[in-house]
Amino acid sequence: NYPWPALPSGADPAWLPPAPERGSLRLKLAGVGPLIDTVRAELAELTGAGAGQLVDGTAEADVVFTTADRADELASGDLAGFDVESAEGLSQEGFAVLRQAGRVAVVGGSDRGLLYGYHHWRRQLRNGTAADGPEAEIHAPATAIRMLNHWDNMAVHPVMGQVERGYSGGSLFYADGALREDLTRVHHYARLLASTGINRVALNNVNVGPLEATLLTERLGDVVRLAEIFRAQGIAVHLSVNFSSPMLLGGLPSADPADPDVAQWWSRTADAIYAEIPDFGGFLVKADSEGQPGPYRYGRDHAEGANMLARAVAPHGGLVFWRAFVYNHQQDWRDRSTDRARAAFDHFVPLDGGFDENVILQVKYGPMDFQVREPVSPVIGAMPGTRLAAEFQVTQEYTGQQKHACYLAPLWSQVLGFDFEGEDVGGGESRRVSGLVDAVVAVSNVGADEHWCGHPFAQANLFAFGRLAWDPALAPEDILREWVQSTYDDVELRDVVVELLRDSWQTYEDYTAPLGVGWMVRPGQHYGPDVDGYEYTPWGTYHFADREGIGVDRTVATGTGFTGQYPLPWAARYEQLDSCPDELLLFFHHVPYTHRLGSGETVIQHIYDTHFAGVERVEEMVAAWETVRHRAPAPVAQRVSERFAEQLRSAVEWRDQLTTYFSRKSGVADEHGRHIHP
Ligand code: GCW
Repeated sequence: NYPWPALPSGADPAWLPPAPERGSLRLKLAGVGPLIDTVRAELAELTGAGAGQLVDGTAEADVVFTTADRADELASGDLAGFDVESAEGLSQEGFAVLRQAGRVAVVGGSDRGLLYGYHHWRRQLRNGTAADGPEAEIHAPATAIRMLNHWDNMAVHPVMGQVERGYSGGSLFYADGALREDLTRVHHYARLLASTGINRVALNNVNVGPLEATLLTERLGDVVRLAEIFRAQGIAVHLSVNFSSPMLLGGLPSADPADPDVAQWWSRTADAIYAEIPDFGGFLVKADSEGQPGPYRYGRDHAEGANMLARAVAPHGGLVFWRAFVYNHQQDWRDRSTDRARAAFDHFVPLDGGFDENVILQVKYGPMDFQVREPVSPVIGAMPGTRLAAEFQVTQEYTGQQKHACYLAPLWSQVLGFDFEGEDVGGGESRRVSGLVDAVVAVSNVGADEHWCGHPFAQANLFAFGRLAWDPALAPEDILREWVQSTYDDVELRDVVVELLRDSWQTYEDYTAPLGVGWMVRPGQHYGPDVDGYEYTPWGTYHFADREGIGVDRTVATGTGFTGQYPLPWAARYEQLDSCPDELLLFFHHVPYTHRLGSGETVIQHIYDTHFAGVERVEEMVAAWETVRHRAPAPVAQRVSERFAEQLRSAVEWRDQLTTYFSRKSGVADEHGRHIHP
């Protein structure tokens, strides 16, 4: 009697296993609203699994769930004795956890806030801290829009597969060119997302093929079904749309945003969607990017393109997420003046102030493309008159493709905490990335795989993304702890998994591309090393290694001028060799191999040291895992062991290829005399 079908027994429930605790808690729910039914179903599931019983009426309860608008009414009854005043002024999505003599009250700012409060309490129940925390905890999301983008195609794309950059099997939503019949796992997925605070999802790839384009029209029924499932978890759905849809679907001769017929087609199409899905989130658009159509085709700029779509959804309260990932993907490698890193800024900053209120410009966190290390995109600090989203990749396109364990929360946390005024200058919250954006968005890593994410440990990234989007100040290690506590029962297993994953991003960086230079991956698939794979291609992703040195000169003085896109103090810090942070040195500068880093090491020795250390660290990870693998559920244990074997093989390949490449190029020997293949 839940509003969602249960997962088949034995299926991997990720971080929502059925029973957080056996016990005799008396739970009471008071409130009204569509999401209250969801909370009721959650409680029914808990009690059904033996966590206690649901009580009502005048029965005394150990835990009361309610919404702020009822607090007064309940003040002398169920909430008697609680510090109800501290729950006043909660935001809609916020909640309070109140405690009083061993009893708990979870009060939501609205039914949505209560759903988030329920999941917060459930995590505490699981780790044993529900009953004895502070008298009043108040929570509210730092960012209003917390969104996942699916790069799912309906049919299998000949090159990209079904999910572009997907490493978890086929799509959770679609199979064989149609919506799946059985959407049981989508129900559970929506619960998983809601439990971390995600409130929006885009249902199809930003590269929109002709079949997927029809989700807007002929196949809208599929979207309606998915919207219903996500709605029950407080999540609004979006569609990625093809800018040429009026031509593809509407038979118009053009998609020119200045053409009134085009604008009208979009308005009519939006009206039809909202008639079926009143809480539809809006559109997501990749335009004039990597071959996708866009306003440039008609000599219009991106504000004209975005605003035309925004006006179609505005009457319904919809949003347009417009991606800033626009660059020349057909550049000539001989041309050293074109710098892909500059592109988003050059295209979009001049348009600041020109976007409608319901347009959100979605900017990748770095100026290039989801590399293991990049500086923060300067666009985020340069568009005060535009609503912005920071875009991340939970899917591990460039970070080991879910074959490698790589916990990415430390990277995201660094980006969200980046202060455009410089920590020591003290710009404070308002100049931090998290304070400058209206939305935090990421590409999902989920698919049809029985462990959801390919690597069972990649579930930690999905969980952590939602938690950080909710509260960018959370410590990545604390989130990791929350995740293991929610996911695994065995205490020793939890400790070792935290130990393994905590610094795994650093480890991945150590054995892959050094010092912020990026890439060095196999072209196309982006997995495994190929140092020169992209060096003479049109993609604008070069390292410029020669026998003297390596790196991209992006200075104003002698390079592409990219450092000039930052405000002070960053423009000056990145510009000067001695103040440029080591980890980004080769992103900003071309230096000799013998250049000494701030760490005192030479660049070449740093490359050798980190590559040997990275592989050693993976060996330690594998050894530590072997000591606890028997404590994990058998299918998880087997999958993790397989993935670790591949991670180790691949890390060795990275180490060998990079150390050999740079020893051949530089002719400089390893100071420690370790074996490097000639
Ligand atoms: O990282 C690149 C990927 C493309 C992707 C593109 C984008 C969806 O390699 O597969 O296309 O970014 O973000 O649009």
